[in-house]
Amino acid sequence: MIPSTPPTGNARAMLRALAAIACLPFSLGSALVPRRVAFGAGDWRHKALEALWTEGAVVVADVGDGGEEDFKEAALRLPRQLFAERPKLLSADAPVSGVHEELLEAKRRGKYLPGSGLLPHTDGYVYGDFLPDFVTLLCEEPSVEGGANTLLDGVALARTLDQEALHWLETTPVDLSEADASGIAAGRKAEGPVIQWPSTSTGERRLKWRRQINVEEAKRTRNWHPLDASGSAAEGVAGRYVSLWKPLPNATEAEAKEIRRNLAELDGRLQSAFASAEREGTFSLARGEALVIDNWRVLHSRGPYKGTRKMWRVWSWTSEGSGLPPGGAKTSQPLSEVFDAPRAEL
Ligand SMILES: O=C(O)CCC(=O)C(=O)O
Repeated sequence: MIPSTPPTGNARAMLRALAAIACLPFSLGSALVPRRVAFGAGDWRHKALEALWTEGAVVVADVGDGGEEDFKEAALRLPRQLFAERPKLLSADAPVSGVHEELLEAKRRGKYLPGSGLLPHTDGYVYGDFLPDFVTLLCEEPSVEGGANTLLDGVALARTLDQEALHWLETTPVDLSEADASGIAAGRKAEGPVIQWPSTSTGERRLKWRRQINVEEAKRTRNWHPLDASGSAAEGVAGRYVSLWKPLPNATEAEAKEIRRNLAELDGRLQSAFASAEREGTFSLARGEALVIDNWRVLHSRGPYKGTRKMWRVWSWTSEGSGLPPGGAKTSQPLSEVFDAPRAEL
């Protein structure tokens, strides 16, 4: 699905227009605009899973069309309906979380301003190595302006790396925990290479990587500023290190220096991929549309927005991941009190 030679100019516009008409995924470089599948129509589940597995994300349309409670329930039901066989849902009791509700608590903690955007990230790093392998985000109310999503495909991004860089990222263990005040919450410890390829239940290799955001740095971007906020333009993050990957404490000074340099280079690549994707590969969810993402493979982001925006989130752990986290799937949001303590207990 990823064009081997990135098209340019008019060809890009034409490709995007054709993709929209045919409801096909659209990808340029590592940016991915997922295909849409109508909930309940024909073999919708098969089509949605195929898209999810081969492309890394899918939008399921026509999910839930009632009052507030119906959307919350519909979000909870969707992973159960989608992951019925393979992948098989392991976390049927994972709760649903209102993204719009969490923002108030995040604001109170100085970690977020409702209406601001989010840089590309994976979800669930509070679980350490047991981050959920899929994320569902159901839109109940889109914002009047802004709030578009952008997806960056890790597989496509890995293909753009030279062999040496890829090998380094696949073999050098680093600290992957979100354990300090610069993240959104304190999570469980995790370490290993940034790019991993664990086996699924049938022995296929599947990309597993994660990107947590340094919130203090993210606040510098225009993303932090809601569209209706007055005030000066925000300082950009370009060239600054925004991820939370870091050297392990036992690295020598020389090793730590090399690790920081290589991680900064990857972070820079992500920033440029995101900048191109924001120009050419964003999409917006309508009421009743659910974005389902392979959270091991694809980073997701959201542009700043104006007014009310209601989204429901469910994290899912499936038979094709690393099993349920120790203690179970207790939360589908990063700010849960479950993870409030530094290096949260299991
Ligand atoms: O609001 C959105 O569209 C995305 C939210 C998000 O990125 C998240 O909850 O992790």
